[in-house]
Formats: sequence, C-alpha cells, structure tokens
Amino acid sequence: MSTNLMSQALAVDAARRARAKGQKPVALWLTGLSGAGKSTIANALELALVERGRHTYLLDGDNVRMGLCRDLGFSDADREENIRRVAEVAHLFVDAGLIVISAFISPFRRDRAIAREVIGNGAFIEIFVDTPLAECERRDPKGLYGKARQGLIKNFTGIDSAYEPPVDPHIRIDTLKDDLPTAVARILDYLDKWERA
Ligand code: PPS
Repeated sequence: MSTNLMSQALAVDAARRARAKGQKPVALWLTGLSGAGKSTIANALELALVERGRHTYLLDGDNVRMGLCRDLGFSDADREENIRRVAEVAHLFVDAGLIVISAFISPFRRDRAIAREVIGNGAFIEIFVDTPLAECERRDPKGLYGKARQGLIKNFTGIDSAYEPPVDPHIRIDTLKDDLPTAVARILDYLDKWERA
C-alpha cells in the first residue's frame, strides 16, 4: 500500500445505505470444486432473491477472470490475489447495501478467512457446495477435467492443485442429495433466519 493516504470520512455510512435499500446487506460466499454447481446455484439463488424484491449482485469466477482479474492465472499466488480482489469488491457492494453472491472455487482456507475479515464477519455467510471430485469429473461440464487429466491444463483444482474444504461452513449443500430447488430453498431459509437475528 502507498504511504501518505488518509481514510476519508463519508457523509452517508453503510448502515444508512442499507436502511435506504430496506435490506440487510450480506455476502453469500459459495466455494467448491470446478463443476461442483456453484454458478448454477448462484444464478438460481439470485433469481429467487430478485423475485423477492432484493437488490443483488452476482460475482462469478469465469466472468470476473475475463475482466477485473484478466491478468491472473491459476498459480497459488494468483488465486490468492483473485480472491483478495473479489473480497474487496464484495466488501464495496455490501457497503453499498447489496446482497452479494460470489461463486469462486476459492480453494484455500486462509484466503476465505481473509475474505471474511475484509467483508466483515457479521456479513459473511460461507456456503460449501460439496460435490465430490469423482462426481465433478463425471459431470465435467466444460471438459476441463478431461484436459487436466491429459496434462493440457496445469494446476487444475482437485487434480494437481489443492482444494481445502471448509471446516465449519454456515451451509453445506450436498449436490448428490439436494436438487437445485432444495439447495436454493435451504439458502433462502438460512438467510431469512439470519435477517431476523
Ligand atoms: S479460484 O481458484 O477461486 O481463483 O478460481 P475461480 O476464479 O473461481 O475460477 C475458476 C474457473 O476457472 C476455470 N479454470 C480453472 N479452474 C480451476 N483450475 C484451473 N487450472 C482452471 N483453469 C480454468 C474453470 O472454468 C473454473 O470455473 P468453475 O465454474 O469453478 O468450473
């Protein structure tokens, strides 16, 4: 960080923005292997929230990597920087009063813990999209596991790059048991209770 910077006091704070929006801002942080179903769940969840009149924003791995993070690859250091930037953006959107849904592999516990700190512990809900590697590989919706197994993609999560599952996520979605409507309903249910708490 540069020196000679001074945090500026703002006339409207986060609480006032949230009141103006009439909702409790939060980051719903989806983590899981490639092909686990993060984007599918995130999209259906955002649709359900928008239908309830909520102001949302969805940050999705592939999309963010085509813009804000286009300079980053898949080394451990680049994934760390990817998640750091996403956490900062999610923090800004939460500060703006939005319900943010993020769908990133975010494979490392330390980076997810940093994201929680940046966003604020009280506004961070970790959702583990728990699909076993064998099932992700069987689905292989983008053909990436096939390429990784052939050695055409290096540092592929679950193959030659680590995924550290959350130890104590707020919500765990077992996609072998929970279908899409059930997964969305479980998250909405959790959110309802969280909003009332
Ligand atoms: S990370 O680990 O959180 O920084 O990754 P993320 O930003 O979520 O990007 C994951 C998507 O990038 C594609 N892709 C790869 N994933 C994992 N490992 C490697 N090496 C890789 N190369 C490309 C892939 O489409 C991921 O999308 P999802 O939706 O997770 O399948």
